[in-house]
Amino acid sequence: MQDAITSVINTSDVQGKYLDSSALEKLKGYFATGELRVRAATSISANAAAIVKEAVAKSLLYSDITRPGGNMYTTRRYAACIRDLDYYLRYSTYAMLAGDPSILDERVLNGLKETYNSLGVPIAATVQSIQAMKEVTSGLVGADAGKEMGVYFDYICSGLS
Ligand SMILES: CCC1=C(C)/C(=C/C2=NC(=C\c3[nH]c(/C=C4\NC(=O)[C@H](C)[C@H]4CC)c(C)c3CCC(=O)O)/C(CCC(=O)O)=C2C)NC1=O
Repeated sequence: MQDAITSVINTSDVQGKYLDSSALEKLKGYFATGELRVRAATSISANAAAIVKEAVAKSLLYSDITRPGGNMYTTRRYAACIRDLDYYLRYSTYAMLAGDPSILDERVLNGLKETYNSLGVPIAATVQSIQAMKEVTSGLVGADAGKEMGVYFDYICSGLS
């Protein structure tokens, strides 16, 4: 896993140079938003279950997906879906804190699309529910932190598509 700091330092190290002005600007931006990131992570973790629940209500409940024959039908599959959404929320929060998406590649997206396809988990509906989670999260943490979280929710969606 990388974060905004190691990513900038690694790039400079490969070139055998001190940080140039664009690298320093990146770091400044990251440090300037540090408190925003920590505050957002605190409020997301205190409200994680409610965020997932509201996102499900907005995007999946009472659709064909929760009826007999749908992929969320039966409590076992319903619970697996809720659990997956909680993974996406938690790992997006880690990535937002780190200011870097690499943890999503390593721990979440690796093999996920293949797993979903082999189990018949619908990807379009999953993407919709992640987008709903993005809206709900933004409503909770505010536009600036919401935009930052949105980067990582979108990253998961493109990794699945
Ligand atoms: C931390 C990284 C990580 C991820 C991301 C992860 C995902 C993941 N989701 C799975 C299943 C599943 N995922 C879903 C999800 C859904 N079905 C829908 O219709 C909805 C659209 C959607 C929820 C948004 C469902 C229903 C299953 C169970 C499918 C089945 O067994 O038939 C499985 C198969 C094994 C299992 O059932 O536990 C994995 C590996 N596991 C991990 O360790």
